[in-house]
Amino acid sequence: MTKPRRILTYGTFDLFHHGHVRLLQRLAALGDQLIVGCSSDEFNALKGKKTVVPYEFRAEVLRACRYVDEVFPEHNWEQKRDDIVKYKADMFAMGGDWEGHFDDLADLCTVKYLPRTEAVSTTELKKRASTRIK
Ligand code: C2G
Repeated sequence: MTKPRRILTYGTFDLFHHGHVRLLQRLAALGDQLIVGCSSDEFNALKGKKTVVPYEFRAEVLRACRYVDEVFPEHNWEQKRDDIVKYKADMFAMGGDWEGHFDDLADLCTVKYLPRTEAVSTTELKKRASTRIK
């Protein structure tokens, strides 16, 4: 019996959209369990991101996603190495906009970047929503 392949990823997942879904779907297909570090509101402020949806509801939506097995808060840039050990991750994976950013983790587990889904982003959704709601 081979041990379950545990995949670890991180993100804000604000205004959850099909680009997020397709990433999580592809990640889930790479292993048996998908664990997601969801950026806290405080960490997003550090990232310079103003989220629409608070952490607790972004985490709730992720937990309701059929592809996700576990969700925990991402508080800072530095916790990934500890998380890989803590969650026994076999693979760390992100969308392609992060290509190369986390290669330093390759001594702990496989590191993979998957192509982003084109033509959708939280920023774009915010813009479209603001022009539609007068
Ligand atoms: N993503 C995607 N396609 C899109 C939009 C996002 O594949 N059209 C992917 C991103 O590449 C990322 C994940 O979905 O892997 C989550 O995206 P964000 O919520 O924007 O996360 P981000 O702010 O990039 O946070 O420590 C890492 C950071 O927490 C990543």
